[in-house]
Amino acid sequence: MTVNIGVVGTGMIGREHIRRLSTVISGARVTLVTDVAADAAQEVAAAVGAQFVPKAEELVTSDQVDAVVVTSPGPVHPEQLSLVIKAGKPTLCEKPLATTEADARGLLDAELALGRRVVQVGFMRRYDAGYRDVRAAVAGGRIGTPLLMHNVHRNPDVPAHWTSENTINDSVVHEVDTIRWLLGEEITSVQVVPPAPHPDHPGVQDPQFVLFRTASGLLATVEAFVRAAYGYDVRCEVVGTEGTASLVNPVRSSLVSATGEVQAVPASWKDRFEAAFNTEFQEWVDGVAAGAAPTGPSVWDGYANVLVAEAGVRAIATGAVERVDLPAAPELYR
Ligand code: NAD
Ligand code: ISE
Repeated sequence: MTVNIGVVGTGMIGREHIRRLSTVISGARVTLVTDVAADAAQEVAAAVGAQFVPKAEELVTSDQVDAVVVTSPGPVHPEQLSLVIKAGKPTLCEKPLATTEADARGLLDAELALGRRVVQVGFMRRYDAGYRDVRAAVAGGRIGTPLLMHNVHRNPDVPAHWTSENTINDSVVHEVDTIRWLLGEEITSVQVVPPAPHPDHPGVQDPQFVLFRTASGLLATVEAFVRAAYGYDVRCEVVGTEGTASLVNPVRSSLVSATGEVQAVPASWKDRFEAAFNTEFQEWVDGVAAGAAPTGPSVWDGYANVLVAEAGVRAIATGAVERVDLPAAPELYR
């Protein structure tokens, strides 16, 4: 079976995923696309033999669409995800699920009322081979009892309008998901400690040092640095009583000469996580084709991640340890 896919949002990552679905993933084709920027979206559609439709509602309810990919900006995800939940169509939505706790709660309630999982949220690090190895080592007891987790998340650069809050909501939210998934525990508090300000961007807290506590008291740290200049550098290490499990960044080649050894650093999340995105999409498409419920990050995960990110944004303002009061996960997501 070929899964017919409608894509909502044909901006930067929307185009990436349309390319992926059209040239890398088997068993899928993009049939409809929509975007408020109609002209550009029409070009994107024509390039892959898809059709443009002006409204998300038309796309979601079309019989030419078996499943939906949402790649619009976070604040419009709730409006569009309400449509897919109403239509009961399998959907892979880029992170974040929503940008406010109230919107995320509304989506959680809507999916609970439907009574089955429809939406998967695009936290693609769960599909990265390195992160999967670290998780398996921890779960398999190979580092003994986990005690703490260190993370580094460096971007080469961000747009001029970037704020300190963006660093939490757009970047650190990946670690929020990874910490919860990898340690298998919910986050109960967050604190943001600003190092010395970046000399060229004193108005933004960059880097930020973020400290999370989990339900059993584990500590997880994140150095988030969005103007690291030299490249895209993501690291993770879990320290246990009998060893440590670390992410080894994929190395494509290295150059050894009299002056030393040089290894290329990925330029962006696109190349660092290309393989993870491909696995994420292939597993999702295969599941849709088989009529199976999604197994990836759920609306519950999206909701929990928004709640933690909101506490992180409060922590930037207060400098204090902000509590996260997450209710128990509903049965559907356990
Ligand atoms: P973008 O601004 O490049 O693209 C968004 C597109 O959505 C634009 O073409 C815009 O016109 C369109 N759009 C806006 N409102 C719309 C609406 N109401 N209906 C239909 N289309 C609408 O943004 P982007 O960088 O592609 O990011 C999109 C999403 O992907 C964000 O949620 C972002 O957080 C996420 N993202 C994830 C990763 C990752 O590593 N997983 C990386 C980048 C972006
Ligand atoms: C971007 O939106 C992503 O999701 C990337 O994975 C992340 O590294 C970057 O910081 C975000 O801006």
